[in-house]
Amino acid sequence: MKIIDAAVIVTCPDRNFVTLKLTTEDGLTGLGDATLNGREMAVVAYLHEHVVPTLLGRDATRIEDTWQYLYKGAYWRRGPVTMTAIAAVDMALWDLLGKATGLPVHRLLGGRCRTSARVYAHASGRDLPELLDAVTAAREAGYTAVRVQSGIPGIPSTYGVSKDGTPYEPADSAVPSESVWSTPPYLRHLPRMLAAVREAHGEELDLLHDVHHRLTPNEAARLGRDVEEFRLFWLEDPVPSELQEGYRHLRHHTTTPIAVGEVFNTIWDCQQLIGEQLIDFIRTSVTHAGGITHLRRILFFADLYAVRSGSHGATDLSPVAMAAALHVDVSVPNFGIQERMPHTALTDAVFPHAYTFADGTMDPGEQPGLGVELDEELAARHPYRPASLPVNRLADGTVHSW
Ligand code: KDG
Ligand code: MG
Repeated sequence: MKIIDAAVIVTCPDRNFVTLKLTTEDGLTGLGDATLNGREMAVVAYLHEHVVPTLLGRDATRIEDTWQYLYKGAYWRRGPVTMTAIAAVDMALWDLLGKATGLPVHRLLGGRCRTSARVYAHASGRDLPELLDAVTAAREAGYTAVRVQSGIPGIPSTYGVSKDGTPYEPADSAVPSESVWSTPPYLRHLPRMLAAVREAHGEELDLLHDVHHRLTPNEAARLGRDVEEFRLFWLEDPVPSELQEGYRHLRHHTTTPIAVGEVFNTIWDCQQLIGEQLIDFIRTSVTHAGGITHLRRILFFADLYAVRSGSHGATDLSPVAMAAALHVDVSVPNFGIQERMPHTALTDAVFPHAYTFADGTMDPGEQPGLGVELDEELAARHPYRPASLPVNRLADGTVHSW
């Protein structure tokens, strides 16, 4: 099953996506997501210049060898651009193998360990009443787990809060926009916010919250303690992920469960956090951590340490990634939960897919391969538009983690 063509398709059906499409000599096609939010064209260049020429003529069934070739063979290892490019190839190869064998990818991965994958919704509001309404809407839509984010009194704009009722999309301008951050009002606000959600929605709903890398280890330790009574499902990215030792301090001071990993690209980035049991959930995504092959390696390692999965599933991962994540979710032993931010109707039209949502869970379906197609004609009508993630500053101008 030789690869005879590798096309990189960039489209913007409401937001940018990069897709790798591999074609074999038998006319089969496989898709992989290569979207790196705000850095799309860097991955396109890496694929065009350094990956595509090595794929032509290669046996598409040699998935592990291709992964090793692109990773170890490259000398310059790791990093989001490289690992996203490798991920796209890997996803496309699994898709091809599924189509060639007539099997959905989850069956190639050992088959289902569960009937479907539980997902969590995003609920946000500029203030508490708006947030409480958003949580109600999520529950009415069937979700049993909700990520809650709200505006913070005293801070003009807050991460994770949509501006005008439209779905939240942080990549909002070609040159990065700037937002202002202040930690003390946030630390005062968060326990009040969670108290209000518990008061309105009771004890059973699973609540998650994303700190988005903004605290020092000691601030995070205090916050973890302050919110223990609200029994979070997880507190996400409390500390910048480079500072892995910081998580040891946090761990010693709170039993609030911790989720980390959406910015990690390899197993080596999370080896210490998992091996020392400093986190409860690993959030590496199929697109930014080297594809299905490498995500599974991370999750099997995590299983040894009772760390469960919580795959990143923001809208900047394409439907191809969502499908790939779901095939992994239903087939690994240590699945925790899957993030779901629904794509727009236009994105779904460009990427018709077999996966479905019902009763707070998603299912990858039983179509051969990943179960996602790409409508190239429609994609071509929505060309790339540069869009960057914001940059954060403190009130005095100091740059702060966004
Ligand atoms: O591109 C950045 C987004 O994917 C990120 O801000 C979303 O933190 C995020 C999440 O938890 O979905
Ligand atoms: Mg996050």
